[in-house]
Amino acid sequence: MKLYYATGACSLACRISLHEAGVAADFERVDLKTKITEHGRDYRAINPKGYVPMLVLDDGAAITEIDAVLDYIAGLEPELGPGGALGRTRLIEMLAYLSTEVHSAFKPLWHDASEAEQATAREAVAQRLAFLEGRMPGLYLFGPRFTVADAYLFVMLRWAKVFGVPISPRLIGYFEPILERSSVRQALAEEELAVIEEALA
Ligand SMILES: N[C@@H](CCC(=O)N[C@@H](CS)C(=O)NCC(=O)O)C(=O)O
Repeated sequence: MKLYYATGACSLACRISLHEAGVAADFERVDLKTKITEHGRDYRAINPKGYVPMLVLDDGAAITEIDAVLDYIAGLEPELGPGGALGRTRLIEMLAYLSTEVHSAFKPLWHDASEAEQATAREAVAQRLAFLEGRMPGLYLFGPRFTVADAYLFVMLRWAKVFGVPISPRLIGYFEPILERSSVRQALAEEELAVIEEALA
C-alpha cells in the first residue's frame, strides 16, 4: 500500500500507525502548495480532494479522510483500537473529536488570519486539548494501551507547540512514553522532523 503524505501534517499519524501495525508501505510526499508529488505527479489527478492523507491499498482502493484511514489501520491490527463491546464506536467517536474539534481548530493558524483570529484559535485548541486531558483514563486516551487515536493526538500536540498553544504538564508527560516508541522515532526520522523533546520543553 502507499500513503500520500505531507511533512509533519496529520498524515504523520497514519505513518506512525502503519509502523505500529507492522504494515509495510510506500510513502509519497505531496507539496500541499503546488499539489505536486515528490515524483512530479499532479496530486489532484490522484486525489481530487487535494489534501492528505490518502492511503492506496494494493488492489488500488483509495481511502481518504484521516478518521477512515486510521480506522482502517486499527482494523488491520486490533491492538491499535480500544477493544471491548463499544471499541469501534469509541474509536470513531475519539477520531471524530480529534479531526472536527481539535484539528479543525488549528485552521486559522495554518492560514493567513488576523492576530485576533489566531489568538481565538489558540484558545479553542487549548480548551479542546484540556477536555481530552481531563478524561484520559490512564497513560493514553483509552487507558494503558496506545491506539491510532494517540498517534493523532501526538501530531496535534506537536502542532500545538509549533503554533505556541500552551500545553499542560500532564500533556507534556503524556508525550514521554510516546516518544520512546520506535514507530514514532522511525516516522519522525523518515520525515526529517525536529526532535520533539526539545520542541515540547
Ligand atoms: N478532511 C480531511 C482534512 C485533512 C487535512 O486537513 N489535511 C491537510 C494536512 S494536515 C491538508 O492536506 N491540507 C492541504 C489542503 O487542504 O489543501 C481529513 O480529515 O483527512
